Amino acid sequence: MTETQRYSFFLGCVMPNRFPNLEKSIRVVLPKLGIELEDLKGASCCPAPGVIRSFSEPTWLALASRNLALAEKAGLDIVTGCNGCYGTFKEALHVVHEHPQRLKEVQHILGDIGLNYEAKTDAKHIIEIIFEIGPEKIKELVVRPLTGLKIAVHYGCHLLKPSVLRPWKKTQRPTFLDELVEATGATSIRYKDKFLCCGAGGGVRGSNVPVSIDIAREKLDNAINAQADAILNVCSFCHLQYETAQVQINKEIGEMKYRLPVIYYTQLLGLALGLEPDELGLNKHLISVDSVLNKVLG
Ligand code: 9S8
Ligand code: 9S8
Ligand code: COM
Repeated sequence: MTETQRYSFFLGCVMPNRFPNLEKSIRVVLPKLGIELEDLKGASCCPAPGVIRSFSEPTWLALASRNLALAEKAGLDIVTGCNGCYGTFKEALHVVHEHPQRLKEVQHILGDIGLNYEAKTDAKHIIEIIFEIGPEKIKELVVRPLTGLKIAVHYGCHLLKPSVLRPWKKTQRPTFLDELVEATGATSIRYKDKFLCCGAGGGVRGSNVPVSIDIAREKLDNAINAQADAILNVCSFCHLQYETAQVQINKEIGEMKYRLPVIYYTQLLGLALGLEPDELGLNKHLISVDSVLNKVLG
């Protein structure tokens, strides 16, 4: 690989508390790509863009800036594996870059707790740094091609929107994540409403569970109807939604109808790089991924 890159790793709330298996997969896979992660000590909730910002935008901005200031102090850019956290940091940086007065206000608040903040840190998603390495380079590193595996890719909202504040090519039909999936040898399949929300974000899951689950069920049905072996995500909250919604629906209907494996990108990539399922936390899913492992490992 080329030279080592170093980032401040921001976990967010959902990954360390609910899905440490996803965190594990990031921690074992990124070093294989020449990316070193340093824990962001003292970090808090990002705070969640769709929820906290709706209640108090200034509180959201101050807290987000505090996390960014901690990374700035460590001299590193921040990287996260959650779309929501990614959205918060990208948008909080934008606010203070565009409005010097807001930066001053935040600096004043952070000054009270002894933190200096210049808003010089950049914020990235793990998918962004993996895509910078490039699908071609990833292909070269694959030792266990996932040939024949059909993947329904779910991008999630905050990874893509608002598109003016995101680094991706401006299009309604992005392909960067599909390219990264196909670099593992798997196939990214077409399915209905691929770019629809999972139904969790923006406070929907927190405030109206039946509606939230209804949206998830529709996405899951679409993936299942397209013969997907698994639904893939890059956001701890989308992951939570797809796994827990299936458990909840099965309970509600009294049968194990929904069993679509839900896989996080670094778990898929790790398999292709030859890592063992246990190292990637694939033995810790709410919905078993054995069908995928049987296909891949034979
Ligand atoms: S932190 Fe607190 S709730 Fe969450 S995981 Fe992602 S968004 Fe940021
Ligand atoms: S989709 Fe709509 S808001 Fe979101 S990014 Fe993650 S959770 Fe699922
Ligand atoms: C979704 C985050 S990833 S939020 O619920 O919209 O804040």
